[in-house]
Amino acid sequence: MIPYSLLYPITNTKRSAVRLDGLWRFQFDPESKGMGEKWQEHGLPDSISMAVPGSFSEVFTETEKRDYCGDFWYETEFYLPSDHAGKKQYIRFGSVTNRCRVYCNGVLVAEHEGGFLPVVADVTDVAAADGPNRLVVWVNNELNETSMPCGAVKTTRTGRKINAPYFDFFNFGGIHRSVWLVQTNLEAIQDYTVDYELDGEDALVHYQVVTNGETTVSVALRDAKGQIVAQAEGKEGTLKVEKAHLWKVRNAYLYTFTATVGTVDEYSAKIGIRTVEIKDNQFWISGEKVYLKGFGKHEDCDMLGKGFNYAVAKRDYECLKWIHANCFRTSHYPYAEEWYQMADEEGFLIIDEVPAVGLMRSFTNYLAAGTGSSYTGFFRGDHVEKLQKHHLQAVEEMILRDKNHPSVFAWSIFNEAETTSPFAHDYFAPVFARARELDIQHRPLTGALEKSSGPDCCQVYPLMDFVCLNRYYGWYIHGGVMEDAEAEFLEEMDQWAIHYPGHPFIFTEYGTDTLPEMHRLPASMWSQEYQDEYMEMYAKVFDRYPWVVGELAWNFADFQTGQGIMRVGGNRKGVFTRERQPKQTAHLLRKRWETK
Ligand code: CKU
Repeated sequence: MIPYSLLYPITNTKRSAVRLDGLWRFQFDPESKGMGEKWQEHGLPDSISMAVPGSFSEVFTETEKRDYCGDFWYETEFYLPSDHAGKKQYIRFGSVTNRCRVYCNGVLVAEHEGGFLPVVADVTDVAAADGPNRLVVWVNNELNETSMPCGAVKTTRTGRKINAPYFDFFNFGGIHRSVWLVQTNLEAIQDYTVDYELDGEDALVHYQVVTNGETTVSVALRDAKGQIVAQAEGKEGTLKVEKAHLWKVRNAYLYTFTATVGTVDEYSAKIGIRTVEIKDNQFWISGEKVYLKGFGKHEDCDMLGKGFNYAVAKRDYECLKWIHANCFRTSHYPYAEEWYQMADEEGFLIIDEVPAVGLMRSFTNYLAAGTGSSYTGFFRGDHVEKLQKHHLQAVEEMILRDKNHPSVFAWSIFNEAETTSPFAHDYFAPVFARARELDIQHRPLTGALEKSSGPDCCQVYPLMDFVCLNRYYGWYIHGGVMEDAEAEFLEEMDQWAIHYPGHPFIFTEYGTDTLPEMHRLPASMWSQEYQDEYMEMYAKVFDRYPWVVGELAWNFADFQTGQGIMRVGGNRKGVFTRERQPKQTAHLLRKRWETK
């Protein structure tokens, strides 16, 4: 299991958390000589400054720097708080993409594979009381077939390495989320878990608190006004909440859960009492039937790349509310934790996805997958064992990090993997099993299936509690010929009804690249009018099948991808532009979703 606490950093009288964000020193290392020259000890010899959090690619004006692939380094320094003696100190990165090693005063303190989940380094024994302490981070952004997500590295004729992702978003690298200096007492809370049971009007909140000591734990639950509504003693137990306010979709109610360990530690977090059920082919949240409306999103913005920014997130939630959405999928990786905190507050549902994307050998996977023409034997070969190890690790870290968010109601174990061979089933069965075992709330599991993963040949959907479909009839298939698109779409839907009855289905991708400046009468591909016609056709199909219980359009906003003849300044399937302004179809969806 994961050897460190993934608790989100907070400050109170027992623990402190200070953000180390700002301008750090930065240097590319194309020849990978930094380690040999001991940059980790002596610092970066020829650095420039770089924004943290942020993606380096989005700020440079030179091709080689934007597309840089290989090793790169960050450096900063920090001081311990004045009351540091006899306490523990950690450096916590929300994420470093795609892998890193962290050095404090020259000593390796953490190593992490994967670019979308936290990296925590215990620096207690290496950070000096009088400072400054040198923090150096080696980062590498090379993709391969054992990394999550998957891809390859190519070399140009001049010997320059470039990433060749098997997925359709720019492989932004860097320190993308806040970096914190966390201080706790030696004995401290490491983790907590909550689970809910409704008992008439009352609720039972079952809890577990993990500490690294023996001191008695007491817990309290406060309502939104700050009044204590339940209390208990012990590392495990149940809090009974009378006349509980339930967390409901777009009508959130949050309690504050506080665990106290004698005089040594205290940790508070917002929780929402809610249940998740699949019953009669439908989703029920806190006993109410919910139809999912929203998007697949990306962490992506002009200038920031994948760097988290509160104002961007705030704007996105305002747009989501305006359009009457209630849900999004964290396609194709777990997002910064602040996204989930905001969803908890606003009552949005999240399908939390691990970075298992590109599990199919193709540089234009969207084409291969969109048309259903792919089979590459991906789940056979020497890479599979290591890939699965990274996959399991990502599932464990994601569930540990996100399990207590009321907004997270389902886990997505992959996006568009090559699921048609028996090898895929053997690969995925243990990953699904591990996720089931880890989540004490037993949230439903899913994966997003592309066109090749049809009802007659996909080997993996029997592992899922509900099925997510990514479909592009009218774009990659029968683009511009809407009646054929619709006919073939209906044929597939009728097959699903036969093959997997009794399970809810949702659409996690459907959309058309659309240029905001392009209008065409009659509608033609890439125009605003075509996006409208396509959305109308999909709505008609969804409404025919009562077991289709959600529509998450692709994508919330235009986003950056690699270059290619199919991508005009990135993927333009956004319902909003990359600047978060509505395209015409946003108004159409808004009207539909207001009453849906
Ligand atoms: C999207 C079936 C196509 C795969 N899907 C994955 C997603 O990441 C892409 O951006 C297609 C697209 O717009 O092509």
